[in-house]
Amino acid sequence: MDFDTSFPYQLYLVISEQDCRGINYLHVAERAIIGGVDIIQLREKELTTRLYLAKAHQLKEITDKYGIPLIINDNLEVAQELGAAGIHVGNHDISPSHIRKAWYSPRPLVGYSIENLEQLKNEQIPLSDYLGISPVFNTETKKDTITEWGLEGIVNIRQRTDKPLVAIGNIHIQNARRVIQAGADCLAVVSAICGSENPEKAAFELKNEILK
Ligand code: TZP
Ligand code: MG
Repeated sequence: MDFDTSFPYQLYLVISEQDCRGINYLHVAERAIIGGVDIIQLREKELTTRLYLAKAHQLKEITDKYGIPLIINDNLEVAQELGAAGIHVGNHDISPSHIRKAWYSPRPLVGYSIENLEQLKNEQIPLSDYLGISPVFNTETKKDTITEWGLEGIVNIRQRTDKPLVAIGNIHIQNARRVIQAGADCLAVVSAICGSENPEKAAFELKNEILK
C-alpha cells in the first residue's frame, strides 16, 4: 500500500503493549482507528527484533484492514521486513539519511523528532517527511526530556520550517485545540487514548478538537 508522503494525517496514535495497561493493544488500536486515528506508530523499546516484528505483523493486519499507515519506532530491520509505511527516529537513533540510503522502495515515510532548535538546520530535515515536536509538555510516558517545547516552542518551530509538524507529549482533550492553534498539523498521543477506558471515544473527541 502506498501512503501519502505529504502527510495529511491529523491524529497519530503511538502505541506499545505496556502503555495499554492490560487491555489488548490490538483492540485499543482498532477502536482508536474507528474513533478517528489516522496513523499509528508501534513503539516497543524492550523487545528483541523477532518479537517486535511478530507484534508489528499483528498490528499491521489491523492498519491494513482500515487502510492507514503503520510506522515503526527506531528499528529499521523491523520496519523493512514488515513492509511498514515508514519509520520514526529521534535525534540519537539511526538518521533519516541512513534510512533513505538503506530503504528507498517503496518510499517510506520518515519521521524525525526535534529535541533542540539546532536540529532544524541539519541535513536530516529535508530528508524527513514530518517532524516530531518532542515533547510539547513533560510526560510520565517518556522521561528523558531535553526541551519541553510548550506552545511557544511550536510557534517558534512553525516559523522556521514548512515541514508537517507532529506534536507529542502530554497532549489531551483540554490542550489539544491550543496545540493545533500554535501551529501543529497533527497530534500524537499515547496515554490520552491507550490510558482511556474508551479508546474509540477518546480518539473521536480528540479528532473533533482538531477539526473544530
Ligand atoms: N515522544 C515524546 S513524548 C512521548 C514520546 C513517545 C510520549 C507521549 O506520551 P503521552 O502519554 O501522550 O504523553
Ligand atoms: Mg527513538
